[in-house]
Amino acid sequence: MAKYPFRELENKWQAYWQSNKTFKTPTKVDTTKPKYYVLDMFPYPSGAGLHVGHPEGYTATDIVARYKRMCGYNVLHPIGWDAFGLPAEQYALRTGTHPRITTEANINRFRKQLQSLGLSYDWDREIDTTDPEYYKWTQWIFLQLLERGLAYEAKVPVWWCEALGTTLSNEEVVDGKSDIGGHPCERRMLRQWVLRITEYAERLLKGLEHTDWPQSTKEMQRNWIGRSEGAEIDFKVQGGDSSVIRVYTTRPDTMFGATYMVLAPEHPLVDHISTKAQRNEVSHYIELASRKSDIERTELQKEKTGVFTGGYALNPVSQEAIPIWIADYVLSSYGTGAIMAVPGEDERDWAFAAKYDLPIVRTVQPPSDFTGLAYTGDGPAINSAFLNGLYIQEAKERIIDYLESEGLGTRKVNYKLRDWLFSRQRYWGEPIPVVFEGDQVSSLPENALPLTLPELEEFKPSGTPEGPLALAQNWLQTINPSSGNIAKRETNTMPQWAGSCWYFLRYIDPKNSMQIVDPKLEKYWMPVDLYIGGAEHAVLHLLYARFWHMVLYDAGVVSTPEPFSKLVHQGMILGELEYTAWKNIESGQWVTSPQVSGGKDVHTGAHLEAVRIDEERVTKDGDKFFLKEKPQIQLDVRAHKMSKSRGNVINPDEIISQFGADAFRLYEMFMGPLEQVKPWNTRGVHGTFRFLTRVWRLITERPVHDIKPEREQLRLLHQTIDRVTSDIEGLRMNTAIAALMEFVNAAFKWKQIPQEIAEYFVLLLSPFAPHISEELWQYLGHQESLAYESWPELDKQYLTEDMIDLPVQVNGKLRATIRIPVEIDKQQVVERAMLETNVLKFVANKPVNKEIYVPGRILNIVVG
Ligand code: ANZ
Repeated sequence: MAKYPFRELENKWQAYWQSNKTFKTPTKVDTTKPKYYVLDMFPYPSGAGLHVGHPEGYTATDIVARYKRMCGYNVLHPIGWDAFGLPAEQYALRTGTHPRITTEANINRFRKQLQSLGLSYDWDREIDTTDPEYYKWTQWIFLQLLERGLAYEAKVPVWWCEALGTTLSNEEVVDGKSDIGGHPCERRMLRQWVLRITEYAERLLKGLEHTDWPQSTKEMQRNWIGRSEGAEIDFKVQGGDSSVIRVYTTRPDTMFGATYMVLAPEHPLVDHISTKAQRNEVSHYIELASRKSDIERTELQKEKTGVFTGGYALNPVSQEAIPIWIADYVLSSYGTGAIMAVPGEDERDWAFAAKYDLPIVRTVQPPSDFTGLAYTGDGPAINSAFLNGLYIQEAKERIIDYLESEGLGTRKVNYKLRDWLFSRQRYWGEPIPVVFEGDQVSSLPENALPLTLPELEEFKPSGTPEGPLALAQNWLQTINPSSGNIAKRETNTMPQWAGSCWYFLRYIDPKNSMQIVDPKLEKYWMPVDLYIGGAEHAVLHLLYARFWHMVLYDAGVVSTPEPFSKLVHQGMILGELEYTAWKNIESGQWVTSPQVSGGKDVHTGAHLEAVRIDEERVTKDGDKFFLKEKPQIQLDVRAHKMSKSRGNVINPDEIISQFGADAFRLYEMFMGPLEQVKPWNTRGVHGTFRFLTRVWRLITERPVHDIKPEREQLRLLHQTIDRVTSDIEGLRMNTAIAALMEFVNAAFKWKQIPQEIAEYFVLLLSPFAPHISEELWQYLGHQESLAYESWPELDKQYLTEDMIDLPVQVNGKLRATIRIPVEIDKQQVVERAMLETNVLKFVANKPVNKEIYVPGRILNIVVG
């Protein structure tokens, strides 16, 4: 039995789990038992199949799921497919294959791959966001949003590409040209659906306080929501009429230094304010600005541009007439779309003022050693009348009180968060369940759901901004079920985010055709106890899902305002380390750690060539790497993201077929802390494979007897139980595996293994390497799967060390007996003995000549 037959046993146990539905969580669970809902971010079933990043998070959650089952919890551990999205549609465009067919094939492949990892999902709860029985409820949620006034129509600029005949997303447009083909694009105003997420801004911010999430993710959400406190202030436009420009500022304390104003080019007053002389220049500038994205416009480093409108406004506190400009660094979508510019304290305003020769007045005194331009720090106010001498916070309070009492402005909280643009001009998405009679929109009644996608023969763009659904004439023309009149369907579909906003609810009750989820089951299972997935979703998915969940909470559909109690991001797995040495091209000599620029040594000017070095030729010293054959040559070491073009992509299927799923799982967990970014190293898989082979031999090659374990054996076992248990609880899978390895190393020295110890060890190993563990469990005489065996219980008495009573003599006479642990050194024994009153009494203050310690037997202190 020496060889570890991973292939046979992994196939055997995967088939066993599947046919016995070992991991099925019954719909009717015993709700008196505690529950644990452990969730993975479900994958987008791409054509490329699983990559090594997926199993990282999936193995971690699987370990937790298996562990919690053994601890007596009802565990919900489901998986599904986030399957709407652009790639399937683009593939359809190229090949004519219907997205449904592509998606189905990809799902089948992903399912097989996940099953080959031995993940303990309840496959009876699998969901697919493109299944009409699923998206019926996505559409139902849209109706709830509509009913609550949280979905509305608005004209929104989108990128339109005439040559491609389609709208494009921001990511698909680079410098005003389509990413594919480089055709010119323009912004067009299009009627679209928008979700009023801004109404939840404050609650989305507050709710973060009650979640156990990574600090960095909370911070990113906070920044995205971008709450700021300030004031709105009205500036009168000079001239005949009474128009005012309202600005939003976070620094009303600086307003004595507002020497000019800037409107966003799209601001409604621009036309009105611009003088005849400036009009041409202004409209030209507006045209230019319309081709840039907001991100381009607000980049801090970008050179500021703008145009004078010819108009002036009155600074309400300094009473100066100040010029009104337009500039694209002011966005129409933020605040009021207009600012008072304060170059003394704002860097962008300073750059702009310097460029266009506008006056700069400091209103905060910078420290004497300040050498910069705009001063954004704190200090006493200057040039600011009644504010002079006040520091920022106080000055702000004072000026806002003043503005409010004079009717010039009001306190105001603003959010960066924008309402969520919810329309896409695509085919492969959820149809939006509304119909139009002319401009009049009505929602479909619940019993008309799901509104399914029409079958399209062709996936060509429609050539109009309405999207491909405009081509499905039979589908498009319909009857409004509420009025019986002829109506038209919506041609926009929902964005890819929609299906993933609520999927965790459907897993709870996936076959319910009457309700989105049974409230009793929802109340039992929610919130999700542990959610693991990539940090790339730190903002959008996790914010949108929280938003929908809060809406459903307000609608009484769910029982908790927050969906995910604890969130963890697995770190990215990079490609293998790449080692590079540098060679002088002319001399052929190695050059050690040169500074290279443009293929040349910066210091000597010599032409250098980078040489990739195989791992076999590398030696390590501390944290530095050297060429084995020439150890004075230090190597550059770097790990890169896995990518096809770099050719460093590791295929999980190949690793599994060579080493087995258990070795692969163990390796992914042993690489390092779950949340850390780490390079792949196939040699590491050899290591975990060797470990499993040793486990196999430990139990199958030596006699396992039903004998009473020795105390030392029990101590090792319980130390291991202690470490593995607390490590799983803390998601420190790597150190848990280290503890299991240490156990095996120690146990290898035993001549025989007590049955009890072998069994406990196999149970401890099972969440990590479930296949081999099941096989060994059977080998140890059990008939059933170990999946629901009780997790080994820690007996603390074995952790405490053995104590003995030690006689202590002074000059050969017994003076005390002390209780000490066996494994204590001489120094500690003496210190301990010297605490005894009776010992001290006889030592008195005499010098100690000698301490004679016979370990475990006696201590004799000789004094002179
Ligand atoms: C005067 C001022 C003086 C400002 C100063 C800042 C510093 P946050 O914190 O991001 O909310 N602002 C307001 N609306 C804008 C818009 N539509 N486009 C571009 N910039 C806009 O930033 C608010 C600050 O950003 C506002 O406060 C305003 O400049 C600018 F020493 O007003 B401030």
